[in-house]
Amino acid sequence: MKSIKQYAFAVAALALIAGMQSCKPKSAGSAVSGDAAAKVYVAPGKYDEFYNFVSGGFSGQMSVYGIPSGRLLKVVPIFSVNPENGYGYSEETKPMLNTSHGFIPWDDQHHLDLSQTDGNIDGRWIFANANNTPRVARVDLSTFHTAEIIELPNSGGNHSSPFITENTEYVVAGTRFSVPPDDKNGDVPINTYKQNFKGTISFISVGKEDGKMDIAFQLQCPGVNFDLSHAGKGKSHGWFFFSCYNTEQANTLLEVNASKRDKDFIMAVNWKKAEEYLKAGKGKKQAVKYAHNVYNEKTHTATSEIRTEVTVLDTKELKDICYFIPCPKSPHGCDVDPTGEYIVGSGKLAALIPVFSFDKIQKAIADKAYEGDYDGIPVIKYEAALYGEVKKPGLGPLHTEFDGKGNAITSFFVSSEIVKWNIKDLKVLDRAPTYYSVGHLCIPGGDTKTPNAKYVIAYNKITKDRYLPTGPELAQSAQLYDISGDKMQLILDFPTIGEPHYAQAVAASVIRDRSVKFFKIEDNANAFVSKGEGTTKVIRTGSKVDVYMTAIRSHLTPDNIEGIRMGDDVYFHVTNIEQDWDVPHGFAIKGATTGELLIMPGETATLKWTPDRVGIFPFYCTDFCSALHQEMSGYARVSPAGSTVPLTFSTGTNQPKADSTAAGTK
Ligand code: K7E
Ligand code: CUA
Repeated sequence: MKSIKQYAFAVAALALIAGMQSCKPKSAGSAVSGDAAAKVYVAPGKYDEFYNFVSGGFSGQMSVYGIPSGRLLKVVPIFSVNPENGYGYSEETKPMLNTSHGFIPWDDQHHLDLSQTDGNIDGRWIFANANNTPRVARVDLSTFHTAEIIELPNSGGNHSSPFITENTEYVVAGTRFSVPPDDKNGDVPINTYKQNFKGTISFISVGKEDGKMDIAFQLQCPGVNFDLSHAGKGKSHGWFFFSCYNTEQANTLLEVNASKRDKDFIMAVNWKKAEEYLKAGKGKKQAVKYAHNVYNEKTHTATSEIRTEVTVLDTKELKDICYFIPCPKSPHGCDVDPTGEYIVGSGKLAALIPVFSFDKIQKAIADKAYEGDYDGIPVIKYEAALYGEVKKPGLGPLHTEFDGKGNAITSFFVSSEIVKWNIKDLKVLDRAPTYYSVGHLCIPGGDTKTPNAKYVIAYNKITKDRYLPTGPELAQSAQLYDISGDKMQLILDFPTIGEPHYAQAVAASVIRDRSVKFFKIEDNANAFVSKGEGTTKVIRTGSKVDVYMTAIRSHLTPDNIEGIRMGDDVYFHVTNIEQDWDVPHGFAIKGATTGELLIMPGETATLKWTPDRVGIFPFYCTDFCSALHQEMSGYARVSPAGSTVPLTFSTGTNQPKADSTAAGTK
């Protein structure tokens, strides 16, 4: 009977959610108070106070905004090609998007986590997940370049990722979809989920100085869906917490079949213990295949390597690594407060928010206060781990951030609001509508030991009538609230790229002064660099033509190239020899099926072009770099296969002479 009741509840809850998906808060037209404009106004020429790094969702990129102005500062390509600056199109960056499946031009990017030292943001790197083809990226915040991407074996849907430990010892990634391990025969009936599917969590070590990532070990866990996670901090450093849903282990119609149980789990992981087992040689080497791609700022070139082994710890055999804690109901966000004592599980279908106590979890483990086990992993009694519940907070809790003053702010997707509550007494303090259907929240430093409780930013799923209509597809919306007072106050709407999920923000001073202004030309170790116009050249090797080209205001050297033949592959290796901040040059040639190049001062980038017809092909600089930018151009001549037109190149000297060239065109 109980299960029927539960089922009925699930269906009712789902109907409620389905019916309320675009629910409009009663006060949708609510006015923004008079001083809002002054609060978000950043005068021309003045800097914003915070950097806001925002995940791009289905755009695959990360965007960077200034807060409080909401001004878009940059789009950093990570997992999707970006023809705008040649990422994924230039020969140097193509390897960044290599995987064990080959080159992949797109992914779905949900979560970002800034590197930390002692639980505080250190401004060095930001990590990003790829949800679809499981990968984790590291972006270097001195260049705002994607510096490294590592693929994750034994995973499917890298959603519970990337989350870092308080000294960036590890970047941790849990699989959303459980799947058969990569070294097993995966050709099994889908309905053998319970027997054959496993959930894997990857611990990626991060080099202390250089940030280099490596899969230190993986934990093999029961087959469930890992949704989100956060590391313990302070007293709970050494532990990691994951929200788990589909503990029903359903493989079809998850909206019903994975919503049956009254409680799913938060999984607590003692990763220090896992490290001990690893040291003691308890890990098993497993044959797998995954790509590891690194961008080198000296050569301005990425390399990709396929790796073939990973070490796996079986959490069923190695008893005291994992513990399940019951959590109502299909938990999504899993957030740890600044002290590390409180772990908040946000059940999407729950009518309350449970807050778990780290101390109580430790005591429950010591006392073996278990209600049984789940697939060999002990399940701690709910009450034994629970600190308390926030009653009637709202509908559809998703994510929680902390203000560092003892309060939490939770987003509610269904009731379209953010709600502030006190962690100690679990009382609701304030609520403010969002427009509409809020997902993630961001308080600067909101998942660190020292949040900066000036603002909270809501990232909404639905925009509806907030902006001028732009056809069926509208920009997603971010909303900025001032939380410095008792009442949360909406002060700004700003549109975002792609679909934002998690975002992080940090005081501008932490990032600003690290920023590289240009690359030193003498340090350029690209294999095809031209360090000055005197070293430019065009070299034929069989059907490969390498053009060593320079760009400086306002010409390309060489700018006349003849002797290219049908069947050739032409590589334009363009070095920007400027040594000044903010003077990029671009390069594009008619008919190229790639993108453009956007080359920063001191950098070399390469565009591959395979001419498809005989003729004259203009090329030009695409970035308006000077008053004579329109003059920054040239021509390539393509002759038929077997033509005897000699390979020549020049700038300003007309080589070969006008008469002799005519022969080749007869
Ligand atoms: Cu809530 Cu993919 Cu973090 Cu979106 S997830 S909202
Ligand atoms: Cu260089 Cu325009």
